Amino acid sequence: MSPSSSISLTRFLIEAEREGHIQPDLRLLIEVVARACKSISIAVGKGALGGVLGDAGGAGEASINVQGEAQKKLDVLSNDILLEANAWGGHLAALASEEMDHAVRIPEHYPRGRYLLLFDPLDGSSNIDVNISVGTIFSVLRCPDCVDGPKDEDFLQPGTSQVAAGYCTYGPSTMLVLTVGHGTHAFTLDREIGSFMLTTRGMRIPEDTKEFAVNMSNQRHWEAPMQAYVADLLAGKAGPRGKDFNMRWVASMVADVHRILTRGGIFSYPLDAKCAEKGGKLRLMYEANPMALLVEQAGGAASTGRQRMLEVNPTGLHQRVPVFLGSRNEVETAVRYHLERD
Ligand code: AHM
Ligand code: MG
Repeated sequence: MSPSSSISLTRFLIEAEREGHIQPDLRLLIEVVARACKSISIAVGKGALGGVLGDAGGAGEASINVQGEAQKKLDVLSNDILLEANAWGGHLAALASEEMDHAVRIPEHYPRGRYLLLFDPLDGSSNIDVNISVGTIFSVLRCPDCVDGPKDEDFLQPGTSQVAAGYCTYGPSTMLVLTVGHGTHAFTLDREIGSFMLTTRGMRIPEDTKEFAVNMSNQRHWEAPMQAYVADLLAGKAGPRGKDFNMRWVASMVADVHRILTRGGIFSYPLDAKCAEKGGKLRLMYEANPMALLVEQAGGAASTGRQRMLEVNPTGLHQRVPVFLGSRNEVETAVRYHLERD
């Protein structure tokens, strides 16, 4: 065990508060989110025994979310767990989820706090039924004007405004990876005592890498700069990059990003002809921004291919963007391919 393994998430957050890195209500909000993630971890862990696999909706009638995607039972359950856990805590003004059309205000009969919470309740849910890692991604913003009750527009703040971001990965072990703007830290769920314990303080992404993550089946649909970038990766030692690259693709963003935070690499979901109309595949507010903050706080970089991710000015709650993130030098190389060919 690492020397830091006796530090629980609770202790870590209290110490962060004493050091002036977070306010008490943000600390309590993160504790609530972590508690909800523990419940989701239990539901995911039951698998077929819990009767939670498969599609949501009745027989022959798949339930479709605002993204136009078929929902899994666990997508709906995870969304409900996060909503229920956060509604009454008193730290939030409103919540928004990848699975819901609009932001949800905290009900009148509960005290209203000053933060906005965004989440993708179960990312990578196409992997649930085959027992591959999935995860929850979350982002916290301040509510700019809580007098009239928050609206969708109040969430449209650039990623630089996030006061906290994190994900929980439900894999061989359940891990919470968190930033409150002072480094990126990993906690592992000790299932016997039911607490997240600090297992890596200050994750660091190596600046260089020989590993990339992309859905290669979309290759023919990519833009020219992406075609050129990946062709040079595949050319290996004999090509312009002068080294052999390995490829990994879980198709759960949480798992792919977790690998990159642990040992480096570049993750990309570029623009392609199939998703060009929507602006990309992954969602800015629920996926790209929280991951970008975690990656930058670990010394990596995150971009749309043409702009720093955290500086994108959002225009819609469910806006999609192209994503490149991970080892700093590799992300900068991918961005160069785009800028030089525009
Ligand atoms: P989801 O939030 O509906 O699960 O979709 C996002 C997921 C990411 O986790 C992953 O990177 C990507 O979609 C996988 O897409 P593909 O089906 O192209 O492999
Ligand atoms: Mg997702």
